[in-house]
Amino acid sequence: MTESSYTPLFETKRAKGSLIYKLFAISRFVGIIFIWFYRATHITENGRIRPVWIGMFGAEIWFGFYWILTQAVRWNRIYRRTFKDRLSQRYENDLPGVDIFVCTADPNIEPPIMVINTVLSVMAYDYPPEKLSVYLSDDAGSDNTFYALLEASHFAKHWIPYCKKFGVEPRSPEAHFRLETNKLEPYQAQHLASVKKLYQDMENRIELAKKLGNFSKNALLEHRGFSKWDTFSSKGDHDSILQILIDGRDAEAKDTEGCRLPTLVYLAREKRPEHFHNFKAGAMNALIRVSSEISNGPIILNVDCDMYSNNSHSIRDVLCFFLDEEKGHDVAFVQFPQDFHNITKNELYGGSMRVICEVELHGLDGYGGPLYIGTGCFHRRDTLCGRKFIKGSKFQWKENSVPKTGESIAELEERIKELASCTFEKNTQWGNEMGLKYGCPVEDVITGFSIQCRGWKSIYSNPERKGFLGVSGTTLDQTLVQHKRWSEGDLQIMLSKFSPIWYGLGKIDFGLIMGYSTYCLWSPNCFATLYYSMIPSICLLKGVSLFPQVSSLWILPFAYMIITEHAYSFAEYLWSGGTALGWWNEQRIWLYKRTSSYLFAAIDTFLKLVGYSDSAFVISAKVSDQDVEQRYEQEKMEFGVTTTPFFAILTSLAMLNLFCFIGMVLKVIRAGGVEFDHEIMALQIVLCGVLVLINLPLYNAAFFRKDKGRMPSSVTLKSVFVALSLCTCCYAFL
Ligand SMILES: *[C@@H]1O[C@H](CO)[C@@H](O)[C@H](O)[C@H]1NC(C)=O
Ligand SMILES: CC(=O)N[C@H]1CO[C@H](CO)[C@@H](O)[C@@H]1O
Repeated sequence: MTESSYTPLFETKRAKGSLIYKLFAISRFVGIIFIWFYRATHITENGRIRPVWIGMFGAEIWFGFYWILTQAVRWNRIYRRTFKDRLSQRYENDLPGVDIFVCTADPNIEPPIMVINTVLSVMAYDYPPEKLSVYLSDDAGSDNTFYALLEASHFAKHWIPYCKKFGVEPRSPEAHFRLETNKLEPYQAQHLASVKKLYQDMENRIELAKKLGNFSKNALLEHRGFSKWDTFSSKGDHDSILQILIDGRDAEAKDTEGCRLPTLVYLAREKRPEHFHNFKAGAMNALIRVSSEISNGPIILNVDCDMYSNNSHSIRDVLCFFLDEEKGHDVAFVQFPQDFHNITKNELYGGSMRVICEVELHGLDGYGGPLYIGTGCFHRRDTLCGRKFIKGSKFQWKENSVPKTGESIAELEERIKELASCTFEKNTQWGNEMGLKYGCPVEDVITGFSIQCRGWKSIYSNPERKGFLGVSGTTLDQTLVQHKRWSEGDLQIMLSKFSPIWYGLGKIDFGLIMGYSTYCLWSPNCFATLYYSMIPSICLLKGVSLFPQVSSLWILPFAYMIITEHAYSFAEYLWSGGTALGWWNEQRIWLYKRTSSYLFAAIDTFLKLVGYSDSAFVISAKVSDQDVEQRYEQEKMEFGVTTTPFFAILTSLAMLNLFCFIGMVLKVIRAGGVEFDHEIMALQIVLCGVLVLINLPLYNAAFFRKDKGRMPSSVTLKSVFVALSLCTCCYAFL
């Protein structure tokens, strides 16, 4: 192709209104400076430093600094659009192979039927089947999951042709059956009925096998695969189990319409108690090696087992980025947002992470690309395996195919099983320079970061119709636990040798370093937030003023910052597609995350630094009975777990603010309004009042609710006691 005829496969646009945003941000920066200046100049009273003010100053310095960091994810937002028709015109016959990795780890939390729905949705991608391979990594080594996958490999022969014939979307059977189907044409309705029947029969067999704990004679006879469980002793102690269920290279592998099928592989890597398994990163690395001997697709898609594909064209979208002749050479991975199909309208737990997906990741894209968030991400195989970026070099997409050896499938399986053994990685660069990195709870983020530090870019692909939909946490506890894990992992990155600051400096854009830092510094936010949500209220009770009085000009920067902060975040939230009540819920969860998840994350990180391996913190199991599900759908907060330390903190804090507020009101009434100076207390009254308002669902759960999701009374009692003692102590000594 000549230079002049080049038409790009994708286009990039800057966000609209970015000049207005920049002016606005500058005005807020000026506001911050004023507040800092006010604190610095008013910190003494009668020549003595006011100790409570030092904390306020510290908190405000932190908030200001953190706000500056968050500008990196807003300043330079960009949006992408792809041209899939051009891709087909130019490359339809030379499309690269794509290997899809689905990871599952526990058949109880991640039911096999959900896993195979995800698998079926990606097997049915609109893509040449002989170039598509799907690998399931089962870290539990569960024969139930294997059996479900075996069933899915049969069902796929009916499902895929059905999807293609009628252009069905989305292609997860369960999601498809959930849709309204009464407007279908009779011809499709008939097909749907028969495919649905097959699905339900399959589901019943899988359920039954799980219940009985054994498999039908047919399945056992038909598939030699089950014999590999003969030596299985436990989830953490077994041989590698590798099974190629559909061999896409085999011309015999055909669906009911006579079309080829994608390759389908089951892998449970070897586990031994004496070898550490490195969680998902270890599973991914085993898959990278095993797949390199089977299909060796130059593109790897990694999805969690609960995230089905909602768009059968996603692979083509992504190839527009990778194959673009001018701008595709430095792209290492393309990340989709993490979206969910079971979000309620007003997102009680802020589960959709709306603003992160619709705003912030676009901002990172403007500085070199989003983080790798561990699911919904397409990688180039070579960059994932450690390749460095060299300017000017062009990648040959076609040279990767695996030579045909003439082995039988059993021989092939036997030969490459070794690649998934515990000892294979000894004395290699796996987990370090190659594959996903080990030793960090958020291995995905650090892996993406180190790829970017080798000179590569990533791209954020967020088309209107979402590419992948997963399941979001449905209780408060799950949400807080998840955020504890994330914020803790991110903080560990910050303190590790791969800190965005010292490792990234000079290797990636400074804006991207700031962007990474906003996430890596989630957890330290807890201190300033805790201070701000306790001390002003206690001082209110005592009558100590911490903010300028209403008639002073100094009130202006405070008022400006408070009003713009909330007006802006409200507008941003609505713009991202949320509801007004959703925003209010988001504010509450913001407070809860900061005062509990982030606090525990910071404490645990500190304990690890000084040598304690782990705090006594226990992660509670995922509860998901019908009651809980129903309350989730009614958007009632779920507090009915006694084992978590989170709620004690949240409740104590809420009670503290309630008591301070009531105490203040009583004082005003008693004094008949004479002694109490509203002028100098105005901001504290507002702050404490808002904290009480935002906690209303919590008071409700503690004092009024009767259902099982209410606050356990032991937690309420303890918290009331703690809050009262805190109030009394502080009142006496402050
Ligand atoms: C998922 O796909 C369907 C159609 O395929 C579409 O109507 C729906 O809006 C998509 N969901 C999301 C959240 O984008
Ligand atoms: C509100 C909502 O859509 N809830 C769904 C979340 O996902 C689970 C599991 O798929 C469903 O059972 C819920 O109905």
